[in-house]
Amino acid sequence: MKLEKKFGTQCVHAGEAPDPTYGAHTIPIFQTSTFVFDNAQQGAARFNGEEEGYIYARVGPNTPTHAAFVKKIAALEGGETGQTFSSGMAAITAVVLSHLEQGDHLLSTNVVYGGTYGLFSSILTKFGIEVSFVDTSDHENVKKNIRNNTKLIFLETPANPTMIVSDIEEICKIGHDIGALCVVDNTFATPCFQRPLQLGADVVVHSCTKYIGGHADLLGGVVVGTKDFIKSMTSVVNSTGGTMGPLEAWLCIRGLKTLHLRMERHASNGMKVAEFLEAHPKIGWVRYPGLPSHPQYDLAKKQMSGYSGMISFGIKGGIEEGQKVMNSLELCSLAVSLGSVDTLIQHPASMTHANVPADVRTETGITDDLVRISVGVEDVEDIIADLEQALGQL
Ligand code: LCS
Repeated sequence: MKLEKKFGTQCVHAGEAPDPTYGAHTIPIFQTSTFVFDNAQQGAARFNGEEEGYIYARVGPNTPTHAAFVKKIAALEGGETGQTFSSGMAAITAVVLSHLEQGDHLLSTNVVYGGTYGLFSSILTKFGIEVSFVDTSDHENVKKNIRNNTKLIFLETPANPTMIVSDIEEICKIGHDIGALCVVDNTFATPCFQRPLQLGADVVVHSCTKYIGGHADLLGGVVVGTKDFIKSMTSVVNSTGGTMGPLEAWLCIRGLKTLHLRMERHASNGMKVAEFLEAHPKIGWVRYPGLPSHPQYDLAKKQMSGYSGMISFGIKGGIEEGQKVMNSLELCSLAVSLGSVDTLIQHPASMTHANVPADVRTETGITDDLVRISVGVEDVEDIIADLEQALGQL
């Protein structure tokens, strides 16, 4: 009898098997660009899809290292298979280019990572794809903004950087009623705390650069979905070449082995830092899905089983006060990116979301006073002490 394994066990074991050549316990890094065929007929059969196997590292399934990573992340997300990429942006680009064509409409959460905003607003629109950014935190808004050519709904939840949450289950029902593909960027929650495919989504995307890698030492992206969807991406994957490197695939496997442990600590530290900030007299507001003050606290509780280490907050006064605090930190690093073992802090309006027009930022809550912290797995007392001393300089 095959036992159903729990999440942490899957983090450690899914996709793992001793290497068949020498019995290596961990998967080797297949640092090769190409694979030798037994004969010309086999090469032809691999190219025309009659035989499964490796061809060239740019084309799926890339290398055995990539294949092992895909098996692990697909198991954790509860999807059939996946495709790796050189970055989260390459993954999102491949999904939208595979599914959309001129004249189609993409409906996206109005608060998304700045790179995603730029891709949707400035690049896709150049090729005749209609894009609208909608406040998906109210799913009735999604209904109102559906068009008869809506082919793809893209949700980022919790959203970077406002932490606004969208109802994956309700929105996927709306999307499926009109035959749209429902894609969720699960970078902030990870499959440890949110499983979009179980809630009805068709496709999950990740920036592996964040919690999946977990140590701020790689760039990567991954898409998880059905075998049919991943197959439908083949020509874009093969012809655009946003390929993950073998070392990065291996680092992602290693990162995932401790995902459950890291996320538990990110979440407990996140909660304590959020509570500390909320009680601090120099802090105007805090957004953390685990706090009852979050506008979608009940929804977050319904669709997430934890809240990771991402918090946004406003320092009383505004940007100057925020910059003073960020410049005074000693333990926390002033850096973009997120999901690393160490605590990172940044100012979205002037950094990760500087490419979003100022009026759009104001309208969507990416205000100038917003500071975003990615709480790491250090001892939380030290993180709080650092924030306390920096806020004390005001
Ligand atoms: N999706 C989300 C939710 C992200 O936060 C990011 C990057 C991406 C996709 C793109 O992934 P990448 O290509 O960088 O692997 N977010 C970043 C951030 O907030 N700071 O620096 C990058």
